[in-house]
Amino acid sequence: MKLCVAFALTVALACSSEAHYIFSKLVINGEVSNDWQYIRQTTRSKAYEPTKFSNTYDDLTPNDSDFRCNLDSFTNAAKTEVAEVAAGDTIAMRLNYDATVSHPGPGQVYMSKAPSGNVKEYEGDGEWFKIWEKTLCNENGDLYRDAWCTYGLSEFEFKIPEDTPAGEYLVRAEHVGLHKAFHNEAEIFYSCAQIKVTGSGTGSPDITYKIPGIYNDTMKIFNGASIYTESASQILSDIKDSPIGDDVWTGGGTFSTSASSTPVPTQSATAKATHFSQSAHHNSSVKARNQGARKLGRRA
Ligand SMILES: [Cu+2]
Repeated sequence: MKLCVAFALTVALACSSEAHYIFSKLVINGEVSNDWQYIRQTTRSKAYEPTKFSNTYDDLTPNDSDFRCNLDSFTNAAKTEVAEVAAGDTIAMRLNYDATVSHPGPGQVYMSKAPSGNVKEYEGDGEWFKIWEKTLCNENGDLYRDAWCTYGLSEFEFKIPEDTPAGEYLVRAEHVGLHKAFHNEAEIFYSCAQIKVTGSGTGSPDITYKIPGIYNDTMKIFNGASIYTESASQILSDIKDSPIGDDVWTGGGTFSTSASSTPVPTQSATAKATHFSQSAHHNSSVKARNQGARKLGRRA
């Protein structure tokens, strides 16, 4: 696999598509599945190419409904198996061809429950919530490489929250390459596994999103952020201004103990609510207030 040659901004053009990647395997209890056994396979001829807002492959952008689980992957939903996972278990989604994440940027995992109970019939047009998030692990590191927690990983390993209600879900792993975000070509790599969660969880995610709608190219992290000219803290601030910066759901209901005991600052809650109305579907003002409260708590 070729590496991108680092010549300042021209690095973007020097990036070989051979360095690209897509999640194709599920790892459960240490056992690695076959490619596309539990993950919906896209019909793209070059499955591993990213989705971008501009200069696209296959005309697919994050504004399209196929940004949920990749181009035409729903046509393979019926033949994709459903993996049984107990709530609280740790599983992983692994890249095809033993690839590793070779672009700089954050990694996320989102879930969405099939309303009918049958994930093979579910297009992902319902509510999504985030259960895993990795941004910068080494702020003094190279923002083009190992400053990022996900750099060099071959899989994203994450826990299905213990409070997750039983049922069938799509699980969407995503990596965002930021090396070309400065000119609206952030590269987004993603696909969806089909799982059946078992257990007696009764939690309710605080923040939910619609896909498409979760991201747009007025968010600087996708369009305008530069890992070549910005500091690590600036990049983190750009991330926080998008859903990638939102807290993950680790369990619980709409009000956790710490959130309800924290005074809610009106201004912060309003700002956050505005952010949601622009970028993503949001369930209720109560949840927006909760988000504002948790943000305050994190700062303290
Ligand atoms: Cu690339």
